[in-house]
Amino acid sequence: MKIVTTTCTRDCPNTCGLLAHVENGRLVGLLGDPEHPLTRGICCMKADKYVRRVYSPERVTFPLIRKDGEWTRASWDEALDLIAERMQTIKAESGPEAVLYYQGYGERTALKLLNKYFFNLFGGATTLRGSLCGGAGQGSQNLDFGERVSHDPLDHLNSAAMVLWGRNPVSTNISLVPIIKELKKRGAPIILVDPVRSKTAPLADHHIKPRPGGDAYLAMAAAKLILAAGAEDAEFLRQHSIGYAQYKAILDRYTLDELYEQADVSAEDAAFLAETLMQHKPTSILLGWGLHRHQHAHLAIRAVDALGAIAGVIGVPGGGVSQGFEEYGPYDEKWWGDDLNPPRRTLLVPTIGEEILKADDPPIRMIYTTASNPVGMAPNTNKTIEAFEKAEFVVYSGHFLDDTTDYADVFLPATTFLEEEDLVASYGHNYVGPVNRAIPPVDECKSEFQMFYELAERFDFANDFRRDVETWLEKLCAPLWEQGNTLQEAQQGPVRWAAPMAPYEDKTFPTESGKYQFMTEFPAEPPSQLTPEFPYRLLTIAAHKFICSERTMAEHEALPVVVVNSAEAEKRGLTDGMLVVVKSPVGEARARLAVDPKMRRDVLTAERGGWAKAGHGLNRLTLDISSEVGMGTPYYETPVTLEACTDAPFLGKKILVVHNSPTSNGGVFCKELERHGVEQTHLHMTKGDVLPKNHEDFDGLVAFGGPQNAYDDEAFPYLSDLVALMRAFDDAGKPVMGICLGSQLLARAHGGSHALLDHMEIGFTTLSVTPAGVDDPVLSAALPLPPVMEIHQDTLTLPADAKLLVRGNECKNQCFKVGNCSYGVQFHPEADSAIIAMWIERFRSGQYESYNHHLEYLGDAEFDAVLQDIPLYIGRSEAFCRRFAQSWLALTLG
Ligand SMILES: Nc1nc2c(c(=O)[nH]1)N[C@H]1C(S)=C(S)[C@@H](COP(=O)(O)OP(=O)(O)OC[C@H]3O[C@@H](n4cnc5c(=O)[nH]c(N)nc54)[C@H](O)[C@@H]3O)O[C@H]1N2
Ligand SMILES: Nc1nc2c(c(=O)[nH]1)N[C@H]1C(S)=C(S)[C@@H](COP(=O)(O)OP(=O)(O)OC[C@H]3O[C@@H](n4cnc5c(=O)[nH]c(N)nc54)[C@H](O)[C@@H]3O)O[C@H]1N2
Ligand code: SF4
Ligand SMILES: [Mo]
Repeated sequence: MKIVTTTCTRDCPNTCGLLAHVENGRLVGLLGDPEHPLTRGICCMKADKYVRRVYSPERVTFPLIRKDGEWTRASWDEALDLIAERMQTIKAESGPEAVLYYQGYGERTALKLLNKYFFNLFGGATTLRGSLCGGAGQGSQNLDFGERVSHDPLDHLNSAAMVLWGRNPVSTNISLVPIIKELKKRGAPIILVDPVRSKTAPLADHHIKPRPGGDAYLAMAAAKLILAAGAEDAEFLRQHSIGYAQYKAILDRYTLDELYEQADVSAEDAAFLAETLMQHKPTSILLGWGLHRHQHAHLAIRAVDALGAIAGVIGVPGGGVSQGFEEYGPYDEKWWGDDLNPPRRTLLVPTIGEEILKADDPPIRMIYTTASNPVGMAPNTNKTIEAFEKAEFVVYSGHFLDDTTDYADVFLPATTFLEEEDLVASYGHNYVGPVNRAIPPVDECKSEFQMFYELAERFDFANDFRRDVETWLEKLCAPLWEQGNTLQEAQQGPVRWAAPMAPYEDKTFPTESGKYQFMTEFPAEPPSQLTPEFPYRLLTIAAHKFICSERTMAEHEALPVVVVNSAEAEKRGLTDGMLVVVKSPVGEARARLAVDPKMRRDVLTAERGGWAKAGHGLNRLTLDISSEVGMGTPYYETPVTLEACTDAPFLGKKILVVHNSPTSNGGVFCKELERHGVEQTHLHMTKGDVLPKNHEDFDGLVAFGGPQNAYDDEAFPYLSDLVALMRAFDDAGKPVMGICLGSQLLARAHGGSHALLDHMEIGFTTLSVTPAGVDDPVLSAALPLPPVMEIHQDTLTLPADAKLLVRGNECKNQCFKVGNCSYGVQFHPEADSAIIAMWIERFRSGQYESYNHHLEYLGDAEFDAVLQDIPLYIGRSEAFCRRFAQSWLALTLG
């Protein structure tokens, strides 16, 4: 076992120190590094899952180029030649700004500066300005303090109380949790300010639930209470701040009751907050990113800063209003390369779709995205898609075929941090951690540095890039060496960026005045109220189990879950578990409803990050607007309404789903049924479930596969009943779908018979649709038919009245229609990556007894070849399955 010290580079403020455990060149575990001064051996459940992500069957590990609309495998040379050729042509015809470089948030290591350096050497592409993440907070705190500098998380151990304001550390910032627990042990009160009962709520002594965006009024109320008690920090206000008189005048415009009403909190809540600040000195206030995602977030953030100033926590160890850290701070910004060209065009990322569409001097002809999923994660997906479709050439560098890749022409497979050498700073603390290679790059993946290095070889500026990683790190992290650290030291373990533990202790601020600057203007009317048409704010908040959109197709539930207050649900005639439609001014999405009596009535919550092509994609609803300060993205401003799903023709249809193997899983097919609101009854026949006597309670029947033979009544006595039931459903005009073994059973039900291939058919297979298939209404509605997954040795002879719809080369009878409305498919439309990986794993390790003799001629090479095909074909196969499930369901309408 080799243990490598490294650092998690994911888009997460913890930036945990990790120990990668490697056995025989393979990553087997990721554990927290107890030596890390802050994260001290903790890491989240997502770290363990990341091991599987590195080896995920959906991960793309070879370059892909889109040809005739479909991904095909390519060599690195082909991919990089194509990109270089397009870039050069576009630059010659339209100038370098016709290329947009879109840098995402997936990984923010030192070497990532060189990505933009590359585009600056190219002549200066169009880049982004503003932020999908912390822009509003940064912009607002810059106004108050001169720059956003936070207290070192370890300084919070000096706090006598803590306020978590719009932040959910139990899910998003676990390295804070031991600090919170330590404070609690010492009796320090913890206050959570969050409209939602997040996973952090159980840690809090007091949970205040303001109206989303109402925080400014809560902070103002608490400030007024402190002033009324004469407990303000008069010296700070007098000596170290400007604008206090104007701020005081803003406070004076409101009575306390008006402020409570605007914040929608009780007098007790505000009093608790004020009392805590007055009696538990110092109190640390921690702002979350949740607070940023509003159009007028600056009012809330600046009012909280002002509360801190009035309460006397600014510049005090254990106090402060902390938000985040400058993750690029310890790097030498010169290597962005921005001074190589005159200032180049930037596009505002919160409205990126519109910005790309309206860019005309020159138009955006090419988009190059790295470590991002703009179609999934930027707001207003439909606009983003329009923009990506307009660009004639899109390059995507990343790990998985997420929503953005559907609009890309080249996919460049990037390594993960476990396959790279680098250094990484954090936006959640002051430590710069080593990124040390634990395993060699998986298959043909390359680090982004390596990709740009090799791409640069195709340009006349290659020499400017031609330095090795160590030399670059020496240059990129010069500020660290200037403060006395060495590269060798940094590669061994985390080094601290010498930011103060408690900023502004000397009470001088990098503002124009040198003082803390109060907000001096405040709108007369409370901004952004809800309307009867769209009465809820949709808060698409960080998922506990996933980071942003880092997931696989197979990991998605059929639908996103939206949570609503029980009384609101009742008012709308909606019940728990129901299929609903959430509508916003820009789009709509189906979801599954969950009701919660403790929710605020003006809020809906859901998890962000799910993919649209897996039935999620809630950024189809979010508004593409920019925050008033800081060019942030007000995702949580999105007003929505909620309705029962009425345009779902199959809603409430009852489908019987019969599983014939203990590991059978309805996969993509059943998820699609679920998206249509179909009620499914799953029977697991090998686990003792019993078939119903007849078809009466159901509208259709699906029978899945299994390794047994369709006539093995001796070992599986239920098979003859299942065959009879399949026949009965069809006789009653109720559709039947038989998959693999299910199709053989269907043939048996209609007088066909069984046959055996002389070998196993396994892997994604290209099949041809027969003329009867083209004419068949169910199959034709699902076409085109992509290569689809096969795993079988059994086959069938067609019943006399069956029509062959799809034919294979090796195994002829691949899909047929028989009887009134029964369909059999030999291949596996339902298979997702996890199902296929499970089959391969079980097969190759001898767990399918009846298949073991095939292991004489099937070995690692054949199994690995199937696994390698998964990323290439699974998306198309799933899309076909969804169409097929829908057109089959239509038969239930008669
Ligand atoms: N597990 C997990 N961890 C993550 C991420 C992830 O996706 N999953 N993402 C990472 C990233 S990119 C970021 S930026 C951070 C985000 O970290 P957080 O800021 O903790 O995460 P959010 O879920 O955006 O918001 C936190 C809380 O703000 C609340 N909130 C929303 N609107 C308001 C409001 O108007 N007022 C108040 N007081 N509260 C409000 C939400 O209900 C939510 O519970 O987390 C990082 N860590
Ligand atoms: N509705 C809604 N939308 C939101 C938010 C919200 O609260 N609600 N929050 C926003 C926030 S806070 C953020 S930060 C953004 C995130 O927006 P994005 O950065 O666009 O999205 P991510 O899902 O984080 O995608 C990062 C991708 O980078 C990949 N990656 C990781 N390391 C590397 C690498 O070294 N090289 C390459 N090429 N790829 C790599 C990951 O696998 C992942 O696919 O989303 C925003 N979107
Ligand atoms: S995702 Fe965040 S909490 Fe989890 S290991 Fe990485 S840095 Fe730590
Ligand atoms: Mo973020």
